[in-house]
Amino acid sequence: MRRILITGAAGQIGSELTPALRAAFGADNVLATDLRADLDKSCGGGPTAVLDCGDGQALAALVERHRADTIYHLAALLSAVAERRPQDAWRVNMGCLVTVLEVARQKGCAVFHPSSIGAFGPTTPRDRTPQDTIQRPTSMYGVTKVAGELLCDYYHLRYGVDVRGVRFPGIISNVAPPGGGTTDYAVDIYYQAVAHGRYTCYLKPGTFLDMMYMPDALRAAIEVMEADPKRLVHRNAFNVAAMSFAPEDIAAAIRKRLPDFTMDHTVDPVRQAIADSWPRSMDDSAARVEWGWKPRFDLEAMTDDMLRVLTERKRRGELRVG
Ligand code: AKB
Repeated sequence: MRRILITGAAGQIGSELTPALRAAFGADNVLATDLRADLDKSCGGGPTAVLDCGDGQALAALVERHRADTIYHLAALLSAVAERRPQDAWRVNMGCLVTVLEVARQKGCAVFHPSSIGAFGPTTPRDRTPQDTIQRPTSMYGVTKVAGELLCDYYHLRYGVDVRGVRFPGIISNVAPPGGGTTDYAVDIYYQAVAHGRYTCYLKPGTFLDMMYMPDALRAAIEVMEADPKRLVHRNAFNVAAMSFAPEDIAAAIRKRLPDFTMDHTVDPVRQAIADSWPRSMDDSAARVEWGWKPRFDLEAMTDDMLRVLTERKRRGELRVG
């Protein structure tokens, strides 16, 4: 049975991956860590610790105390925040990653590291973006994601650290808000539709991006770590895809279920420029062949589920909308 330490456990992915890993491996085998002290509330039962994962000594001590053999390293700044604070993005996204990889090397841990569609740039083929292709991103987030992918490959090749990962598309969920990404509109739109029946989108019509519903993202993170290493040609930074849509497509899917819903646009030039440099859809055949990746949710199934959950929350008076 794996003994897991998660960094960034209170974030968008962490707050749902923590319970999923606890369900799969046993609550006591999963130590949730984050900078935030209110972690106990956000990730259910099981051990927790406050941790700055850039502090190698503190991380190594927790790995030892918990007898962790696997680190899910989720702490990172997302693309829009990274563009506002590029120096912080380098410090957090790269500084913490190299610290985690060093501790993993010394303590013999496997590592999960999420990369992103942000690892691609304007010169990358934008449709059915291949697994192995041009990566010249123009955002600081993208720079840290490409450098992170390379660093993970290096730690595997040079030191044999079993570091694996996927390139996540925009992730949509109804638990924790994303906070600072370019794809966040696709989460916010559902909350605003249920709360107010309207939404102002910061991306232009026609801006297609790869997206994925959280349950699929959680499975991808767990399945790649459990994959048979003999079948892995790539190991790190697998493209994983589920659906590709533009703002008007998600609005139409919502309008099918909430006919009075309306959307307009006030474009944010920073996030629009980032979105315009990212793939419209990724080719995830390497993940499908090497470890059996297959998404379960498309736009229609995701919209049914998001609106069902958020409508029920609104009925109970528990819908919190920014
Ligand atoms: C972001 O928008 O920054 C993230 C991502 C696609 O990596 N959701």
